[in-house]
Amino acid sequence: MDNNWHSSACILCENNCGIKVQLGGEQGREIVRIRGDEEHPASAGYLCQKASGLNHYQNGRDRITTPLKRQADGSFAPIPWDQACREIMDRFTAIRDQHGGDKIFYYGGGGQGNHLPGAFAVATRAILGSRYRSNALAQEKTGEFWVNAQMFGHQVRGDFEHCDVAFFIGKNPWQSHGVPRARAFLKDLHKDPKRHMIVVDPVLTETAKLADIHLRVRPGTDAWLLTALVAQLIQSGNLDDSWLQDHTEGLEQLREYFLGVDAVAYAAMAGISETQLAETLALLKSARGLAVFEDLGVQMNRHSSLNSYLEKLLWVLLGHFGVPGGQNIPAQLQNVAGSGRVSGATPVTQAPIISGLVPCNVIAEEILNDHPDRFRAILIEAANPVHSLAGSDHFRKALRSLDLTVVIDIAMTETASEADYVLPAATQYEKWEATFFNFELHANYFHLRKPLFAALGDSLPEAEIHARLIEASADAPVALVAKLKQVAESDGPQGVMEALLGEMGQDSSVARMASYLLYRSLGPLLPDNAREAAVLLPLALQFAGRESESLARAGYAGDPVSQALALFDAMTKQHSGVVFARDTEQDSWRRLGPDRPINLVIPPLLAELEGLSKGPETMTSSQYPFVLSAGERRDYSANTIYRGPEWRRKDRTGALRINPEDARSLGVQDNEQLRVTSEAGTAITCVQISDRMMPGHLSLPNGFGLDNANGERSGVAVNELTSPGHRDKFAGTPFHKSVAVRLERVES
Ligand SMILES: Nc1nc2c(c(=O)[nH]1)N[C@H]1C(S)=C(S)[C@@H](COP(=O)(O)OP(=O)(O)OC[C@H]3O[C@@H](n4cnc5c(=O)[nH]c(N)nc54)[C@H](O)[C@@H]3O)O[C@H]1N2
Ligand SMILES: Nc1nc2c(c(=O)[nH]1)N[C@H]1C(S)=C(S)[C@@H](COP(=O)(O)OP(=O)(O)OC[C@H]3O[C@@H](n4cnc5c(=O)[nH]c(N)nc54)[C@H](O)[C@@H]3O)O[C@H]1N2
Ligand code: SF4
Ligand SMILES: [Mo]
Repeated sequence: MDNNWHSSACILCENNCGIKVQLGGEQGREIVRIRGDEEHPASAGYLCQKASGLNHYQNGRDRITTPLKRQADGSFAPIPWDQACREIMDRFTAIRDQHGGDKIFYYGGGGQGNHLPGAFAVATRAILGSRYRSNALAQEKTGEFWVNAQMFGHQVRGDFEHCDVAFFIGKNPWQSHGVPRARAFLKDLHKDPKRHMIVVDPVLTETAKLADIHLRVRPGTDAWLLTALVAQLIQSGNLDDSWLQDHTEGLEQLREYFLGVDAVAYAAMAGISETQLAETLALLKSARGLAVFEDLGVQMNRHSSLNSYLEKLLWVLLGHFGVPGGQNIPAQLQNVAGSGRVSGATPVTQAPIISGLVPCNVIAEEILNDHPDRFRAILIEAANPVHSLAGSDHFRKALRSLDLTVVIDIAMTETASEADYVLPAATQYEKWEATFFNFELHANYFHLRKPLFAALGDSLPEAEIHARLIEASADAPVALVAKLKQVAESDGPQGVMEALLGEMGQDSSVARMASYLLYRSLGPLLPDNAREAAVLLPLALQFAGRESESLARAGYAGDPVSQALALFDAMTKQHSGVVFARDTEQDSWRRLGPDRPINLVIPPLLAELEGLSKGPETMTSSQYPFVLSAGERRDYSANTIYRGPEWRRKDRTGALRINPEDARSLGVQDNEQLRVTSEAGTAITCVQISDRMMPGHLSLPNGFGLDNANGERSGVAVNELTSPGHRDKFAGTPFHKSVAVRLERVES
């Protein structure tokens, strides 16, 4: 490529904007310049300020380059790969044989930029008989998934590009994105007199400042506001009854729950006036296309599953499903959200498993007990749960009590440093990688990124790590690999898929090994040595089987098998991403099912709704008088993907934001320090006085407080302050956005 510019993507949030990078520096191993990739189907050249630091990820601190084994004295020693794989598999299989493979838990599998590790781990877990798993989705989105499954049978997505009213609830897209080109989008929306925005957030965020209506709800009381909106709407009596009759079921039953609600009183309990309630409803009713995005402000808060339900009732009652600018069901290459259904309960705490994921807030509890069915070993990959899950201390204790902890990461993280073995992964710019965050309706795209660098030291792509783990066990399907390899060499991708399907027909357990089998057989034959891409072939085939028409409109002609082969070929060769589905709103209706009405009634959530009449629960006490929003997205926060603070141009340690009145009563000035204490822990933080915050409300950013090699920390690790017991009663999602704390001056 000219001047050493290469195509890739930013890996810091779900948008995965296309980037062009110029490589240079020592041995060409640095990302020296970054610009937006104009050819990328969704981002079209857009980047936010965070992407310019990506070299801090690629060449970040704490990188590990060789397998590590914990020694008797607690330190780590480097060991060769074959020893690491053999010892790990010996210990895992011993646990499997003695206690059952279902005692081997799997956590992670991908983050904001990497979803392939999880696919390869399926094969390793099949060998081990590992049944239970989880990842970060089970601490934010499972409540919403569960609600969507019951209402639509699918996940839905707002069409912000075509909406005339955008509605953000507990979401600050100026900082967090989530809609393509978020800042440009918000600015355009703000300027356009025909389009409007409503924001529900206790904080005067950058997004709220651009809104037509900012509902500055009291922290943790969204359920009352949303109930008031739905009730007012139902009571106003001017719903489109014929649309609702045709497309929904349960309206009459639903009415019963809302007719008796005093909407004005409920809104008041959330801190919202009668006038604001009326203005909001008027704007919502006037919308031609109402696109809604609820996020962590409500999903990590009191009544989170109920909030998801109420939010969806609101726009369904207004008829915004399957219309331009409303909610739609996009085509899915791979469904990251899973089914949204409950598939049983966890072995010890009996928590519901939604979308196949154990609620993150119960994992430590599932381990720290003497129940015979407790988890006894864990494999953690591409995640930092000691830092990211509620109650870091508790989680650390749980890991220490296990018979075996193995972590696959690029860096020595807070989680890796608790492990028995740490396996070094190549970074996302040193291997083929991709995500399945593909949620656009009209032109949905997938982006397989080509490696920019060779893997550092002895680090390896996860595909290779899993292959080596499998091959270190006595159960590796050696003969089948050899057979498929021969087929791949003689008959190419189509031949190998046919052979694999034949094998699956005879032995259903082969399906779970598919990623590994394809990686070893077809992988080496792919152009540019794109071995990790072999796993995309069955996805392309399944997709073509389900969505042949969408694929045809995206330019892939022929029968489903030829379409799939052409798509697979394009995915591996087009390095700025490919459009794999072109749809209209009609496709949302088709996916919903022609005779399937939208279900309006979720009995357990309606029962919870009745409990709201008592008014919001008191969250604070004289001991803990403030409500802390623990984990805000800011200009320079990016989960824990960047480990060092050097990339931050401001707010290096992540200040505690506090209202001027509260600062005055505590006698604290900007940049001074305060001690923040919750029932779970305590931390020292510097202060930023800001009228963004309402009195009594505090915020600390997400992703700070990482430890460097000397054990020094920059900023507060928020989950030292959170407790796993504070969680939603249905989905088990945490209440991170309303943690009761007290503040004390630090005497220097
Ligand atoms: N800059 C940056 N961007 C990111 C990330 C990052 O770390 N940094 N992480 C990515 C990830 S993993 C995710 S999941 C998304 C999350 O994206 P968001 O959900 O948008 O992020 P947050 O800032 O955590 O929370 C959103 C808002 O909830 C508000 N809030 C707090 N309490 C309440 C309440 O009681 N009610 C309401 N209605 N709102 C409340 C906060 O004030 C905040 O403005 O961001 C992604 N993008
Ligand atoms: N209190 C509080 N806690 C929160 C939140 C909050 O708002 N408040 N937000 C939560 C949310 S929404 C999320 S999504 C989670 C995120 O938390 P996690 O899912 O734990 O993930 P990340 O912080 O994104 O860290 C990803 C890990 O992957 C590693 N990594 C990066 N690239 C690779 C790779 O190619 N291979 C491998 N194997 N590893 C790699 C990084 O070094 C890092 O350890 O945090 C959550 N925690
Ligand atoms: S919006 Fe910003 S952080 Fe997210 S992918 Fe794009 S450039 Fe990266
Ligand atoms: Mo997230």
